[in-house]
Amino acid sequence: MVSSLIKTSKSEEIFSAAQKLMPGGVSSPVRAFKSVGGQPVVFDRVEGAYAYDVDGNRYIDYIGTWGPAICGHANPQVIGALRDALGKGTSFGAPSALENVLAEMVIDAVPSVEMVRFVNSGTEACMSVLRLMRAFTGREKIVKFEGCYHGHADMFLVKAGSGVATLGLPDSPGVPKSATSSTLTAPYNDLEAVKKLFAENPGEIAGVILEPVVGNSGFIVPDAGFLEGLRELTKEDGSLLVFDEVMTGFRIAYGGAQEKFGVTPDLTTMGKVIGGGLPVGAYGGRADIMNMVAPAGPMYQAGTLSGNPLAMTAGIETLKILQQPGTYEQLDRITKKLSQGLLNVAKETGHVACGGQLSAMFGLFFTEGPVHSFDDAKKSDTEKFAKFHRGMLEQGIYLAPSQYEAGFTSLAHTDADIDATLVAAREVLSNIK
Ligand code: KE4
Repeated sequence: MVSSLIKTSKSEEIFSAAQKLMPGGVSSPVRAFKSVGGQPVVFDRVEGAYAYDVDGNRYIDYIGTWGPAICGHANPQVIGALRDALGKGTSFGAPSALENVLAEMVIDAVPSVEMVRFVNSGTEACMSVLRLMRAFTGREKIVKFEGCYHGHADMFLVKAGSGVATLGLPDSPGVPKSATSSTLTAPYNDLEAVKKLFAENPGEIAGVILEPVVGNSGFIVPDAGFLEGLRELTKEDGSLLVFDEVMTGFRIAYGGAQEKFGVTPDLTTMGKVIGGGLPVGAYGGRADIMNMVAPAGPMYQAGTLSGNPLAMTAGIETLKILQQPGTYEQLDRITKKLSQGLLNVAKETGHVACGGQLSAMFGLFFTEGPVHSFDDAKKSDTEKFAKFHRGMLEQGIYLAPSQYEAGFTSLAHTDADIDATLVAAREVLSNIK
């Protein structure tokens, strides 16, 4: 039995069949609920702030398909535009005006982006940008941060976050030493550690890549001066600064974390929101660097479905909605109410917790905190998190199934949803010792 409070027999039936067909029964590891225990519920449909499982249970959804559903699931404007686009076919494999439209919107929005290349996922964006960093500088080494996740390409699976952290796979089998020997790591928010890496590898580091606000070790914000310090360090060394904004892009602000913090990297990766729920990733930045990408330049990267007309359509409509005045004030207000409320409830029910939010992204750790790095995050009581997650699920609240993930709100979440979530949290936390 998966849970006592809600009927989940259909989910159990479908998920047990899935496990015979697909590794772990899922198309992506974190969905298997491994680190929180119990079985996942199987979705039937999503709409607005809600997800509905195959047993008819409704959940207030704080994952939002891991970020893309910032305008609410199945947004009528996005769905309507997709319906129109469908009549023109599902894929061209040729230039389309839609790519120009979304490219212009991204270039206009994101301070670092003068040119952009569309791909099909955040992983593809990050692996491509790594190749570009190396092609442009002629250097091989890169710096990433412990607990940051940049997709599952070999060279990034070194002390990565998200599902890798959740599953305790800091260095996944199958990743050859040769693929990671040039990947240097430092603790997040530790500028001295990065300075040391630069001193030990003078003129050899192609660049530094990071999540400007971390969502894959749980939610961690940059300390004051951290991003600015990395900007200075990379400039001095002639290496590149890359913000992985796959998660933060168009979520922390319309121009991403780089707009919010006023630090402009050389290159940026994007995904999730810019596809509005359809498969889109992108990398972009200074034109002099991007013009190295084939066929303009020698650095090869390609993709059958890149710039897909349906995906472009969903992305365009999503950004049109986000451009509306007051969008980010609303997202910040509703998420602040949720985050502050959760912290208050945790305190009032006798639990040690910390966390916070920035715009439509939030996190909650069951530890004293503050959490500045992945090592700090790992001090959290993951057992308690698992009980909290399961309890909230039974109360109809769908949270990320790992302490090492962030939470996401949308324009569809209402005050009533937040109030209901806080009532549920109080009920659950009152019953956890
Ligand atoms: P995708 O390949 O999953 O589209 O993007 C990889 C990626 C790159 N960079 C950042 C900062 C990311 O957060 C991600 C993917 N995020 C995870 C959630 N932590 C996706 C969920 C999953 O792996 O199923």
